[in-house]
Amino acid sequence: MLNKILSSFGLAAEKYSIQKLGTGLINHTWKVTGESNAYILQQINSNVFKSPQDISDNILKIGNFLAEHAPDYLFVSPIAATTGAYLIQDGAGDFYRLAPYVSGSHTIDTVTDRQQAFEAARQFGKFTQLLDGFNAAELKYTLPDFHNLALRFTQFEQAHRTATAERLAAANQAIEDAYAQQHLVQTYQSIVADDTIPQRVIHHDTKISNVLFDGNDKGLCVIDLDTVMPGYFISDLGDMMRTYLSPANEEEQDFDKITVREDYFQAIIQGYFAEMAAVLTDAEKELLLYAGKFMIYMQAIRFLADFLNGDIYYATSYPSHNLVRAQNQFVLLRKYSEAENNFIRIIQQLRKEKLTETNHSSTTVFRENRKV
Ligand code: GN1
Ligand code: MG
Repeated sequence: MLNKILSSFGLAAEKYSIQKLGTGLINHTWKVTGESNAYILQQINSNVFKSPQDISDNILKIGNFLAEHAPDYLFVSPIAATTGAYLIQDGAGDFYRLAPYVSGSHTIDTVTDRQQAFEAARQFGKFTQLLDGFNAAELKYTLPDFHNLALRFTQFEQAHRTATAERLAAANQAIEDAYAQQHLVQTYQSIVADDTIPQRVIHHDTKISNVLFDGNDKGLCVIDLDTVMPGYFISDLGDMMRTYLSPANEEEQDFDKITVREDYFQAIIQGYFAEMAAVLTDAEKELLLYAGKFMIYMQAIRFLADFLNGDIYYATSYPSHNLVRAQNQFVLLRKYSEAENNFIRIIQQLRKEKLTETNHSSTTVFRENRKV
């Protein structure tokens, strides 16, 4: 099956070995290794991405901009098939694309020290910073309303209305938790209404495995650009908090293992601000604390809605999987909130050191904030 796809890209399948990579819930990824070179092959879930062509268009536009304005940036461009297209469809209608494997790079699956958190945050910050002069409105919404918290809440309410009695009973406490934190949706709506908070080029999937590291564990670049589209910076900053702060991830069933590492919070902000300090508006800088709550809460209600809907979106491997993920995220949200006063102290300290104001290292000259 994959052999046919490889040959569409001009690769003789018998000369390569194919190894499945990663743990993504939506797309599938393989490393394709040959004698002298290697590739990353990805299958795009077309149930989720209704218009995969938009992904290619976005990546090409961004690649062109970076080639012109930040030629030293390691941008992993997709490889064209023999037809010239960047996406190949198989008989089942799924789409595939190929990219070079960056030799000497590696990815990690879990954040085990604060330096990794710093490096990753810096790379996601750098990506948005380098694209600050690119008009985000030129990008397609590859997943419309992906991080629209108001809509996610409406979808949760809808799922709540239509769930089976059995699922409602099982999810009783989680449903209560979701309503108890509804104020986070109102904050989101006030952000949307505030025109000092711009839409930028945002990655929207900042898990650590989407960062390439070099042999010295320095960040090289970000990968997996399917969800790059206009958005708010709280999506990226918040998702890093969601996925880097706790040593146990959303799959953890023993909730005692979920903890919030406050020094990692500091590392994420330092890394992100090393690139974004001069770009973010004052209004955006007021949202650092909210960012984490926004993303943790959104993920909690997305998992919960999927459980109530009968597990139609996220891949699951046991019956209450999505419910456990939702409960896990509500525990993380509670622990994040409990750490809030310490987070505020960390932010104040960074402000004192002027770390949130000056831009130490960025090379870009594009500082303009564009609205879309
Ligand atoms: C999905 O498939 P993966 O792991 O890259 C989801 C993200 C969630 C994540 C939770 C397109 O990402 O939004 O944060 O699961 N992506 C999509 O694990 O829905
Ligand atoms: Mg992804």
